Amino acid sequence: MTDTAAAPSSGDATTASELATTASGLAATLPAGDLAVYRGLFQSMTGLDAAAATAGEVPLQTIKTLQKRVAAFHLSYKFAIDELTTKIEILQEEFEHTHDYSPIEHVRTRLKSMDSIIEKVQRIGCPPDVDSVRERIRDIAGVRITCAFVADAYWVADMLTSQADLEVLEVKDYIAHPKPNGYQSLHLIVTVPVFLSDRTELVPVEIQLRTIAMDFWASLEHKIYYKYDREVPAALVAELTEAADAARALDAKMARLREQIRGVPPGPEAPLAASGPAPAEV
Ligand code: 0O2
Repeated sequence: MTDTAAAPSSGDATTASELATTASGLAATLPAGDLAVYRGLFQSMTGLDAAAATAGEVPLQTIKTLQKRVAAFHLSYKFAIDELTTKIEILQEEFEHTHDYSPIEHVRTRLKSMDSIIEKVQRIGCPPDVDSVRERIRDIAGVRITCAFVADAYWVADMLTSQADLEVLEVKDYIAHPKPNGYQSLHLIVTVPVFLSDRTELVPVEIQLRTIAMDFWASLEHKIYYKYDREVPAALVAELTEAADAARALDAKMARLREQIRGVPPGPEAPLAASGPAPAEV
C-alpha cells in the first residue's frame, strides 16, 4: 500500500509523511519498554513489520487500519459492558417493582484505555500481541456496582453469578480480606457472551461490588495515589488505613441499624466468596 492509495481527503491537511514524522518523533520520545509494546501490538494488529514502519514512512492506510483495529478490539468489551449493564438494570427495576427497594445504589462502567492496557502489558510481562492481551488482561471491561449495605453487595453478586450465561472465572474477596492499605471490594471476573453477526464471543468483564462507604474511601485513595505519583508518604498511608477502618465500622453500624429498623431483606446468608479462594495478595 502506498500513500497515494489513501490520499487524505481535501479538508484533511495532514499528509502521510507528516504522520510518519509524528510516528518517528513519537518513537524517539517513548521509553524503550513502551516502544517494544507499541511495536508488538502494531505488528499483531496490522501484520506489518513495526520496526520498519517506525524507521520509515507509515502509509496513511496502515494508520487508518490500525485505528480501525484498535476500535474493533475495544468494541467487543463495550458490548460486554452493555450486556451486563442491561442485566443489572433488569435486576434493579424488578427489585424496585417487587420490593420497593433496590440493593443497587449506582453503577459505573469503564473501558480500559490503550495507554492503561500498554502500562499493564509491561507491568505483568504480557507478550505484546493482541491474543495474549485478550487472554491475560481480564479487566479491560469494568463494571462497578455500589450498594448501600455489605450484605447487598454479596447478594447482587450472587444473583448475577447465578445467571446461566455468565461464567465466573475468578473471585477476589477484598471485603472478607481487605488489602493491607484497607481497600475493600468484592471483585469478580466473569465472561459475558456477546452475540455478533457471525460468532459469539465470550468476553471477560471485571465486576467490582462495594458499599457507598468503601467507594468513598477508594475514590479518595485513588486520587491521593495519583497525586503523589504512587509514592504516598507513610503518614498519609497510615491515615488512609485508619479511614478504611472507619468506613468498615460505619458499614457494620449501618447493617445493625437496618436489622433493627426493618429486618434484613431475604439475601443470601453466607457471602458468595466465603468458600472461594482468598485474593492472591492477602
Ligand atoms: P481502575 O482505573 O480503577 O480500573 P492490577 O489490575 O494488575 O492492578 P489485579 O490483581 O489484576 O491488579 O486486580 P485487583 O487487585 O483485583 O484490582 C484491580 C482494580 O481494583 C484496580 O483497577 C482498582 O479499580 C481496584 N483497586 C485494587 N486495589 C485498589 C486500591 O488499593 N485502591 C483503590 N482505590 N482501588 C484499588 P486499576 O486498573 O488499578 O484502576
